[in-house]
Amino acid sequence: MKRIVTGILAHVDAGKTTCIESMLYTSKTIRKLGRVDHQDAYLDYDNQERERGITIYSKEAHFHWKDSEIYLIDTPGHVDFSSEMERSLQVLDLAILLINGQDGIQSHTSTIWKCLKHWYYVKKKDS
Ligand SMILES: Nc1nc2c(ncn2[C@@H]2O[C@H](COP(=O)(O)OP(=O)(O)O)[C@@H](O)[C@H]2O)c(=O)[nH]1
Ligand SMILES: [Mg+2]
Repeated sequence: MKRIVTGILAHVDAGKTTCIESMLYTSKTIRKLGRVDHQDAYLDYDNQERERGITIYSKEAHFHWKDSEIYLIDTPGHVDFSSEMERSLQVLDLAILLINGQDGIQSHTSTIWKCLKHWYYVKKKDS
């Protein structure tokens, strides 16, 4: 079985936590489809996160899909918690840079893209 560690990155409120909630629900890992704005999203379980409606800490969930075991890392999109997002890049096999169709590419999207390029070259050099 393949194991893939996947990070989801984007600016704040792009829909990362919601997207992961859908993946967990679709893969039957969770029975109820929670919502960030209803304060019952699976990964935004911290009290501060539920109060503020944003992800503060990177968190991991995993599910099986076909012949793969997918480890998903949800990351904070708020610039104040960028260090938490950058820390998670070290362990990724794959990154999804989510772009919200309504907001388009934001300056933080470009910052994340630069961080991803940096980690790609670091990993390539080390392997
Ligand atoms: N209308 C609409 N709202 C969404 C969608 N995805 C997320 N939201 C809402 O946008 C807000 C931010 O979503 P969230 O998943 O917390 O974004 P994150 O900061 O990238 O994790 C929440 O109130 C969600 O309910 C979507 O596809 N459509
Ligand atoms: Mg979030």
